[in-house]
Amino acid sequence: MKEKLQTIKAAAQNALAAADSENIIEELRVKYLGKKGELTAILKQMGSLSPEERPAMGQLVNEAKQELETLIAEKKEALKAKATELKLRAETIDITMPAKEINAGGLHPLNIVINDMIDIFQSMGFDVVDGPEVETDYYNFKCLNVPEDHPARDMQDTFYLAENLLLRTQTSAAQIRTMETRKPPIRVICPGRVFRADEVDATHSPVFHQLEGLVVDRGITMCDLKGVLEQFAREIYGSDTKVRFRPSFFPFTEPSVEVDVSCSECGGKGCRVCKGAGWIEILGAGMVHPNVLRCCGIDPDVYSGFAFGIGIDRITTTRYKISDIRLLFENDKRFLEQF
Ligand code: 2U9
Repeated sequence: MKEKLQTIKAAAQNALAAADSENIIEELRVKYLGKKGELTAILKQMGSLSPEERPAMGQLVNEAKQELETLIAEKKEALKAKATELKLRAETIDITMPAKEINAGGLHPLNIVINDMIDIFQSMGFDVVDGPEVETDYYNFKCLNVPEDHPARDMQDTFYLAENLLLRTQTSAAQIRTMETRKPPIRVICPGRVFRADEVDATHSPVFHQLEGLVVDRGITMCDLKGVLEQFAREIYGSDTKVRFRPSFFPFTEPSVEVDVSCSECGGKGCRVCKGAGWIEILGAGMVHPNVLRCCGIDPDVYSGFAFGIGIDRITTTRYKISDIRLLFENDKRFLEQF
């Protein structure tokens, strides 16, 4: 029995020395120390020994049992420590590795220009208003005094969604709504996206951007219009910019003007940018037509106003020397990263 005990102990010690996982150690514990284990079996055989032999043998078995228990506990600890060490080594950060690239976004060039324009007009006391891009025929044309047979109303020029529903061709409708809800004095600008059924080329796009403005109060005259627009032109193009007003026609304003600024590229001498003219047209404007005021419930005998419309895409392409308007809408990162 003594030899048998020695053999079992040696086998268990060898097996434990070779064990490399907690599962194997647990299997070994059950195999030797479990209820049906080999060492337990020896203990059960103690009954067959003489009373004299029993205490010495009992002590030997108990010692063997304790030794194996200690060995198992140590082995488990060692495996745990090894696993922790491997984990720590795998999680080591190599600070000499290149860092992950952080891609910070930036403002689209159109938004840079829109924000600059908003700043200029806000400093002159204008509020920013917004309106829907899908409009009714009433707000987009009728209330703006655009006659039934005007070419702008044609399907060739405007995107219709239904008979009386269309994609707005100018942001004026938002200002009509402002006049319906606010009482004069009114000083608002409305920057936004507008749509016209244009063929796409380097200078035309069916989607483009406008900033329109409207001032309505008692005693507003063409002088107010000129002062505000000259100030705007100087702030956006530089203080030595010259401004020229030419007579024009729009159904919603009377009288109407088109406004040119001296070419910032050649200072007015004439160059490729201004096509030799020395001037660049930047906006249209005029005194709000009495029919438009009347349509919004404002008495044209008491109040007068001026309005203007500025093409944002054109200002953006000339400021950043962008040769093709399509670049503004393609969202090519290589283009956008330049601003
Ligand atoms: C109301 C009344 C009148 C807005 C105006 C223009 C003249 C104009 C063009 C500029 C370049 C359109 O994008 S563009 O092609 N706009 O010339 N816009 S007056 O007149 C209004 C607006 C609102 C209630």
